[in-house]
Amino acid sequence: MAIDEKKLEEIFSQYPAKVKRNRKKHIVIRDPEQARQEIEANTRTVPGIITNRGCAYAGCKGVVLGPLKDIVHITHGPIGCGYYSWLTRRNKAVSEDPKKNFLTYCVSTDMQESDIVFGGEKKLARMIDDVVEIFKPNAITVSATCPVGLIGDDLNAVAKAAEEKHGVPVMAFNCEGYKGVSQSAGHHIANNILMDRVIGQGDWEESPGKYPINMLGEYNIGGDSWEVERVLKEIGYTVISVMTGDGSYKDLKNAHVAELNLVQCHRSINYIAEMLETKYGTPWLKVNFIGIQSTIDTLRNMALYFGDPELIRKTEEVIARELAEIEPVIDQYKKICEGKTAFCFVGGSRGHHYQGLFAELGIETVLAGYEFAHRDDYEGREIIPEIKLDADTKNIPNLQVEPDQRRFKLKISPERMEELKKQIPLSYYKGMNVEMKEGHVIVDDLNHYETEEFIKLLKPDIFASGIKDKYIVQKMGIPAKQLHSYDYSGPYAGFKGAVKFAEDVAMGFVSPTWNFTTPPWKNKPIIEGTIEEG
Ligand code: CFM
Ligand code: HCA
Repeated sequence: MAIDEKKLEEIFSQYPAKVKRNRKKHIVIRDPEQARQEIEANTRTVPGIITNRGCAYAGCKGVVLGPLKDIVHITHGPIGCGYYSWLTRRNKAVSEDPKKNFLTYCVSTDMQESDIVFGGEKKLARMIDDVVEIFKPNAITVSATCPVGLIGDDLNAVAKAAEEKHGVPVMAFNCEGYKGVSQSAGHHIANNILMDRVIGQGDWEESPGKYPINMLGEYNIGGDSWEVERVLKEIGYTVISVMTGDGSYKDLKNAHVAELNLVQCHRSINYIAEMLETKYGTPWLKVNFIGIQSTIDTLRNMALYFGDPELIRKTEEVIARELAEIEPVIDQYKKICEGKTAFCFVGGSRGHHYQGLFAELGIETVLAGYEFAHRDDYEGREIIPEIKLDADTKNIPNLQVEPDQRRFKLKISPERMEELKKQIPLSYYKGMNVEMKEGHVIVDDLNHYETEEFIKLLKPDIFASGIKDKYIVQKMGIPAKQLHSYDYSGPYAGFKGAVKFAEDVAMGFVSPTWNFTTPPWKNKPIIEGTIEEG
């Protein structure tokens, strides 16, 4: 069944008038005739609604900083925040030096009532002393949780004093959970400080190898970045740093020598991408390593940017070889998946990235959305300049970067760059909306009530989302696929990742489990009414 305005009205009719007015602006039925379909995003969730969103601390410490392996990440606050962000995000890492991988530790000041009353600064300072003594990390981050901001502990002062005392970089992040409206504000806070304190601090004047790139917004969930790096290295690229999956303070310091910044997750890291362009002149390329065709397009765009005929030849050689390996395997899964439909609702970029991969398996995404993306993630960049002025950007100004301080000069001339920008989408992102087909639904900050209602209406064959709604959906008799943690599978990126994804999705469809549950539309009468006697 297709969705129309009347059906949407039925869903909205359960809401109080004010909530209805609010939610209406967050839901769009795709109409390709309209050049621009506005959607409200990055605004406060209505209190009382069960959202899938997280907080600024989750976005800062959990998402952007968390994967940096040679840094000890301290959570300043009561133990809950540290505990619930302890290895729940599935970013994998290995370290050449096993003594410099601290990801498995949960380090928190474990604030108690007395710390809330009398202040927690001294406790934090003592904790930093202990961390330096025990772990000797390359750097330390301190992330604030809600109560810290409320009682006014001065994180920056404690961090500065500790840095002077120990000679180890100690970075303070005022990412109290309540800042902003979701994880998104936390991404921005983390981006600014990484740019200010880490990126460009290294002493490299140039790249140690050919075609140097940074991979931004790739967090190595289920080993994704390893699979992508395997292919990139084979083609001949030098991966200077990954931000931040399997990343490190050590690598990020020299990220300025890359000549192209790939942006996988635009939402969480567009700020660093822009600041790198301002400060070093390095453009960013929106890439997508999820899906076979997207991976091919990405590799071709990259080769075109560097323009070396040998690189272009090698790119085609690797693509052909990888395709020959995966095509026969993926075809058997396609047969199982063909003709099915999906919902695809994830945080800030996967809701979009997985649609192409689903389509390659013959699965159509009939509803998609983001938990916390901004309007540019839906509507595209550069189309609407004013959308940059969203809630986060207004409150957390981008760091002032001075282009004239450039130590590093790009090998590509400004004239050539202008020419390249006409050929490949450099420093540009087209957004989710353009990829959705007519009549399909785009929902921002989908909540649990709407999840159930849309499922009843559209009866998708698979529901791709996260842990918070997975079990409700499965109890409705529909296979659910977590696109945050991959249900502890993966990698799903690149060529081989696409096969793994196809295998897992096909397995979901053929599982006999679904015979033991009854979807709500099967045990409810289709026509309701009373039969009059006589
Ligand atoms: Fe970017 Fe991410 Fe995502 Fe994100 Fe996240 Fe994540 Fe996600 Mo979970 S950085 S926006 S804040 S792609 S943790 S690796 S899966 S919600 S869609
Ligand atoms: C976060 C992390 C999360 C949560 C996943 C989920 C992740 O937002 O704090 O809700 O299933 O990917 O681990 O997005």
